Amino acid sequence: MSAQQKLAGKFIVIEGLEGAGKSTAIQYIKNWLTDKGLAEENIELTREPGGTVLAEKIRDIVKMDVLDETLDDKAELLLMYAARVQLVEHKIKPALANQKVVIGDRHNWSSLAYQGGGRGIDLGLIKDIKEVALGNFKADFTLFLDIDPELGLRRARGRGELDRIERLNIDFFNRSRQVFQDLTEAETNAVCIDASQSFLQVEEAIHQQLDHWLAGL
Ligand code: Z5A
Repeated sequence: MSAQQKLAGKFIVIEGLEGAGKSTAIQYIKNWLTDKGLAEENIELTREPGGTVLAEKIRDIVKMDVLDETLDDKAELLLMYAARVQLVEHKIKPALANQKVVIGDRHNWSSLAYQGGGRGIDLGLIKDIKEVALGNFKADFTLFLDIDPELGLRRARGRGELDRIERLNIDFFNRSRQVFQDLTEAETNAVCIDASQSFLQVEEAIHQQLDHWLAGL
């Protein structure tokens, strides 16, 4: 079977804290896919929260600062899943059914890490909500870009103002990071990449891991 045939209909997800280099890594994955012979039109990029008209509106709410009302943690969690259902049902599943490869900038693990680890919502409850919202839908391969939150936030800060979530204290991000690490360890189709390395080293590590995954398909 050719690489293109093996990759058709696969959902690859990149996860990690802010400033880990997810947007940068998406380009490395895209380049790897085109090197394997995939045409541009057969590669779909998504981001979470967001990626459809309605999900982008939810993203605006989630990122918004409101002076006289705080967004309840559980409301935040449910908004993440509302956006995710819109994206999965209206964009990701149709693309996969059309044999495209979808690269996701964040997916379900971000809710476990941020709303679970960070906010302290019970992970079992989040897994139940995921089950109701998405059933057994999941990524075929997850690349977790691991970075010390201090370094990630320094990089993110270099790009400009921090948003509502980015301004939370460092303990929040350390707890989120721990959940990402635990999830990666427990999942067969997931790898951890040291995102504190240089651009070139991260790119090489991603290509190596993708080659390894492809060889096993
Ligand atoms: N969130 C949630 O709470 N629950 C959920 O379920 C979901 C999300 C899905 C989305 O924000 C927010 O929603 C996020 C989690 C929450 N909140 N926070 N905080 P977003 O999409 O706007 O932000 P992000 O996903 O964290 O992306 P980001 O900040 O843009 O980070 P990134 O994409 O990982 O990084 P980057 O843009 O590729 O790189 C950042 C900078 O570092 C940039 O200047 C790069 O040139 C530089 N960089 C990248 N790699 C390197 C290396 N290797 N060396 C040096 N510099 C580098």
